[in-house]
Amino acid sequence: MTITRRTIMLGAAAGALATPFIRVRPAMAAEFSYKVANNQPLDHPSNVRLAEAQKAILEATGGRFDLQIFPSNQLGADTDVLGQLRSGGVEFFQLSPIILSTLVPNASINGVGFAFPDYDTVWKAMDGELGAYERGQIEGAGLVVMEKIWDNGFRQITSSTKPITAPADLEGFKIRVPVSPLWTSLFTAFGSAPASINFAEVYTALQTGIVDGQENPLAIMKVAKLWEVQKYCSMTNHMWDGFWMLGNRRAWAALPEDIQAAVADNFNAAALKQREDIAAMNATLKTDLEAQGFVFNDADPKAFEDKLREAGFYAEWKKTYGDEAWAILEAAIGRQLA
Ligand code: X2X
Repeated sequence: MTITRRTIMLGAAAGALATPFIRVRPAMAAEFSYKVANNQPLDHPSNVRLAEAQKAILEATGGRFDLQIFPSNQLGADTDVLGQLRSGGVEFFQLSPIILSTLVPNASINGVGFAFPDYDTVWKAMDGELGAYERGQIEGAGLVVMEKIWDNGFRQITSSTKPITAPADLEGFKIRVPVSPLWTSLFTAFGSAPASINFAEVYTALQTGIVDGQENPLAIMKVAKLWEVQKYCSMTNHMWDGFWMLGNRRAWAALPEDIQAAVADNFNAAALKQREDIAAMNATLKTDLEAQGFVFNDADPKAFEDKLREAGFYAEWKKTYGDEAWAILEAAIGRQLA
């Protein structure tokens, strides 16, 4: 091949694209250089804490393990990166258990509508039996998963057209949902028209009017600047979701035990700090987003839950997950859903 000025420039451009946002180069090339991907913007607490973990792991391993962080779907949309994780193209991936259910069906059980009343119940469940159950399912599917789940948050519904105050407002509503049968089922039960769209395309889908609404925790709406393309925000708290830190099994097995321990300890510690960051943000997010133009309204969760029950949502998902998994969920929340 003849090296021309153009091929050099192309090479340089490709190199620039592939450069992760943070890279502390050890003095010598690291023995292990692993990628971690996620869908969250750079200033989301997940990426702030991952950047700290990267430095801490580099230090703890004496420069042997270098983590490269790829935020904002730089390596592809979530469902594509899940494929890369399985093949080993990406070594670590932070993913919603509900989206992960496209590969591990029962991993989505924490997302059952209106199951969790508050964060205390969430962390007891996810650091307890429900989380252990999900991790068992994930490991059974051939992936590695770290012990502590990261917070995404309680999900709220936004719209460009009208406030969603009662279940009837969701009838015929064109809403983006992440790619997962549970999400599609939940909004179908409300009579909405859900469209499965990866997070990488959400802003554009809202901007171009492919959908009128979406649902996400307030922290995501803030860092992804969704107020620019949405007006009303209804505080439905209709599900809680998090991010499991997943790993490729072969890449994990290739690490010596002391490096595995440094990586796991720092990922788990980062998850706990990230939960605190989101809790702190939650105290002011509503005011912040109001200042950006969002119009908030409250919603009576019981009316929405009743509507789901009437539509057969809970009975259907109890059957899908099976009695064992369902009993773990109901024990975690201390009440019967179906
Ligand atoms: O895709 C979404 O909406 C997000 C960012 O909340 C998840 O990862 C599930």
